[in-house]
Amino acid sequence: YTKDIAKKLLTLAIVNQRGQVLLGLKKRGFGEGYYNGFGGKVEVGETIEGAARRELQEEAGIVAGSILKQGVLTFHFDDKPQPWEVHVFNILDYSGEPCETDEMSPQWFSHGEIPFDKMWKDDEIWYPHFLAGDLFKGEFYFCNTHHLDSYNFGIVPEL
Ligand code: 6OG
Repeated sequence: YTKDIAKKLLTLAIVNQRGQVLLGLKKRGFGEGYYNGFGGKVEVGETIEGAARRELQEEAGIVAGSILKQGVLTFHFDDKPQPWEVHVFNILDYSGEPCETDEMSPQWFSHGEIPFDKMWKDDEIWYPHFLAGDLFKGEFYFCNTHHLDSYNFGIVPEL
């Protein structure tokens, strides 16, 4: 047999407008009970940016306009065989109105009031750079799913 050691590709879209970010309280699945951007797995035959747009529409009910990739985060879990490579997008404009979906309940937060105590532990490390407009890369090592053991993180000139 062959063991699939490829990375799993995912997206994360954060609308960032007028000093506020749009986050969703995740209602089910991985990360349930946490606030996060909108995103999910990249499907076969889809571009990463295409997946980011699709997931934003499915989970928040809005259609992205111009978007900018700002980060690539790789998550290693001691209890999962493959690392997860999450591509982080800044949604610069969108159309429609955010609405609650089966997966997410959307809510706006000003930059100073982002609820890091109800988010994945990596977020407080990279959000300041995301909000500053930096491009960044990181590797995060989790154990028991939710405990952040160690990480490497830095801003980069290009992704
Ligand atoms: P679905 O299972 O809903 O995709 N995600 C993470 N986001 C942050 N901020 N930190 C993490 O640390 C994460 N692990 C996964 C990627 C899962 C969604 O959750 C994001 C996807 O947007 C471990 O299809």
